[in-house]
Amino acid sequence: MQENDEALREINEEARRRLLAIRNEELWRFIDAAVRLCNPSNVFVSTGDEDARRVREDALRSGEERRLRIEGHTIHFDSPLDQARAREDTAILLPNGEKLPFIRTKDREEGLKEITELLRDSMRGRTMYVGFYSLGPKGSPFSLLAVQITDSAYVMHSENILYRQAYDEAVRLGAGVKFLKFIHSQGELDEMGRSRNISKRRIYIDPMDETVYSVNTQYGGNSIGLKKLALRLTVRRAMREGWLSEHMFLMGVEGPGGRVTYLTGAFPSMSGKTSTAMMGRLLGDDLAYLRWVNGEVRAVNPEAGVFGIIEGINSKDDPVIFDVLSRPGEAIFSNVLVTEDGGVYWSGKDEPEPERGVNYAGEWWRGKTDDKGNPIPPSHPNARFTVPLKSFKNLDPAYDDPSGVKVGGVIFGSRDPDTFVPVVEAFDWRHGVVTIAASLESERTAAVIGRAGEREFNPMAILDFLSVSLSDYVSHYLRFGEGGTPPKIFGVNYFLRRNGAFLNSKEDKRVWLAWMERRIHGEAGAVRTPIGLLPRYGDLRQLFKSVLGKEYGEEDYAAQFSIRVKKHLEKIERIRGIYSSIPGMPKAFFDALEEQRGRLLELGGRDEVSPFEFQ
Ligand code: SPV
Ligand code: MN
Repeated sequence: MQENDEALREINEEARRRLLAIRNEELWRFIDAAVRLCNPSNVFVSTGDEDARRVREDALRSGEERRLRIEGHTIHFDSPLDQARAREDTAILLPNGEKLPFIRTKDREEGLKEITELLRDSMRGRTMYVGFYSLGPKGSPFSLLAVQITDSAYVMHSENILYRQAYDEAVRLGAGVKFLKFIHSQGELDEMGRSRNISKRRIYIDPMDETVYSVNTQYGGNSIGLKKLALRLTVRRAMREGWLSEHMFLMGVEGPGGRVTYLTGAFPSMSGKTSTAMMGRLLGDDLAYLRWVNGEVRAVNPEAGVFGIIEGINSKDDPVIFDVLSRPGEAIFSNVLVTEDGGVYWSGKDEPEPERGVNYAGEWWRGKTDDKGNPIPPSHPNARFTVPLKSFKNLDPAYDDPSGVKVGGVIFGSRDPDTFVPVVEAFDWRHGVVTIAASLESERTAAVIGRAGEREFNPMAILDFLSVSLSDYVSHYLRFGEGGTPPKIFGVNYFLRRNGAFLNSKEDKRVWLAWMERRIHGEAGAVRTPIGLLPRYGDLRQLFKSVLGKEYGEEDYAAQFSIRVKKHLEKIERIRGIYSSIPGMPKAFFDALEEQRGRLLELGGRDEVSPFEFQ
């Protein structure tokens, strides 16, 4: 663009200068169009840390955040109707009304028209913030650059905590960059500063133009473009380029002799993902990019912070997070209770429940009930904290390594009351992808709007964030495993119950992690069963002793690791039914399901078989 071009003409001089330093015309056009459409009174282009401080100040001044007692802590409230991801209001825009099975889509032209009208003049009287970020370590072959436009200082403040600011990278790489693009507006606000037109909340993902639009919402999962909105775009890039963009944590597990083994883990929201990542060396708790590099699979975390669920966090079960949330340092709390002394309280915090306070719904007091007489909890079950990775004592120094870390294993976790064993290793990549990852079912939680507890199909724990046909995605996964010797695949389930009671304690995950770590190095045996390789009782007894100092009885093992044959056969039927309705599924997929069914049938029609029968 020439300096005398029409584009960017309405932008103040300083913002204009900063944008012109990035020699990328597509970017200029995008920002120019956004300015004309949203009509802000001012444009602020953030170039780094100094500007990040101003954004935080703006969030406090505008009332989007308020200071709390502890230095660096702030509180943000979302509307009571805007407390979680809004599936119903989110869609992938596809041309000619194209549809994708199990994914909300919308005709692209129609969607763009609708969202354009919703964004028109939406920033009148407000500042438009423009931020540049690197998804992944700066200067890494894994990383992607993104630009976020928003009229919410809270959203930009969150992104400044959660992602690596990369204005400098954008300037350096200039014309060669294909930015992922995000526009967000809170829309009209009510007297408490919350998005008012929730019925007009829309989150539209346009893969063709790699742009995401979000309006009339503030909840981070709907508004923070670089998190789950970007995931819809990066899943597609990854498929085009032969890598994996996943809804996974990335952690290091310490093994014998000071060895560190890296694992990724895909879990549906609120199913133990963050708490697992905290049990070892932390690199990331939510997203991971995986690539083949010189014959091995390596991974990075595109994020630099944690947007985590706060409910239930206490000093005993989650000492690392609790420590971060109790110390001075940058932290945004959302939708928790603010106490009279400027502290915060959430359900499950190990402190006496306060008498009163203020939460997202206004004044709260102990015993407050809704119009049906049900008690209102002090904090929302999906209340969150936003903190930088750097605050965590267990952060692995490799988290910012541009070459990533070698992945030894990939875990898929489900919230399953009655079928899946606590931990299992797949026979091989294909078996794991088909019978564990693509077959994942889980109980719905408060992370999405809707009724919790129902069993939901959630392949790779990514269904909510998928923007391609499941048949293409699963085929891509199967092919990815052919790039060399792939990582081992494991399945875990922390939620197995009998007569309503959980069969495992929260800390048992430490033992499963230790077992997986040993398996990756060929140092633990396994029992071959129809559903995969189970731990041997003797190995678990030893690990329970050494890791947790606990006795692990044969009855525990028998109850937890029995093969629920009938339940597994029912599950295979459900999964086969689902995938049979999806065009283009590879034959290898159905073969692997059929083989598993055959192995289960060989057990002679029994409902359940003790793991000891296979030893
Ligand atoms: C999840 O729900 O999986 C999250 C938070 O990690 S959100 O950003 O809402 O998706
Ligand atoms: Mn998540």
